[in-house]
Amino acid sequence: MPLTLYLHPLSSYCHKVLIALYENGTPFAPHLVDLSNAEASAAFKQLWPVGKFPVLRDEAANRTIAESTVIIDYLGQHYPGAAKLIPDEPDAAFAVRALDRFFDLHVHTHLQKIIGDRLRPADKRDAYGVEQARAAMNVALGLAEKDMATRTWAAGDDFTLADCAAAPPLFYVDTALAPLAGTYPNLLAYLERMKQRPSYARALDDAKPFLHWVPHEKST
Ligand SMILES: N[C@@H](CCC(=O)N[C@@H](CS)C(=O)NCC(=O)O)C(=O)O
Repeated sequence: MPLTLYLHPLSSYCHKVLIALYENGTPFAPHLVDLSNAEASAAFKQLWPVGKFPVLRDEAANRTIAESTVIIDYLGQHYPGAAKLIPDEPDAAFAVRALDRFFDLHVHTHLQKIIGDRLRPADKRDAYGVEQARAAMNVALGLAEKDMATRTWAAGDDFTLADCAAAPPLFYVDTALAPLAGTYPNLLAYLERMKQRPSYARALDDAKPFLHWVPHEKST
């Protein structure tokens, strides 16, 4: 099997790539990276010194590909399947890529800041940064909530890269930050549709044994 995905089953950016792989039934070997293990972490950083997963290793092409969006793009070009996650039509592709950036930069990044802060030692926390992240994330969630009022999937009628990007941060917002119910009913309905989608259901199933590690509000 030429493809190995370096991942952690709890990682929302890994979920993004797992959705793409599972949508197409693309064969790959998962390689779990335990960053708390010094040896495993050092070995992973030999492959990708930045030390963030997911990372895809394509032995057949002797290539190492980092960054979730880039990996999904690479899979679409080199290991295409029935599910075309980036449309051929340029305007449709533009809209999908714009949403992918939107969810990564304006939801996912802030979510990481907020949850990451809970993992810091008490005297190293950044309350002001977290407050800013929360405010910025809520603006983005408000925009997404409006869009989702008329859509089945993140970009419209078709399941795309935008869904790979949208669902994982929304899941953690809902389960670890603040329930979407009440404030964001359209996003909640969308997340429920995503949870029914076999590709994402499988990624969440992989994560289940680790979900209790996610720090919740009350544990801060
Ligand atoms: N922009 C990157 C973000 C990847 C990322 O932040 N991964 C997190 C897990 S969700 C990670 O590796 N965290 C470990 C660390 O920062 O030490 C992508 O799209 O793949």
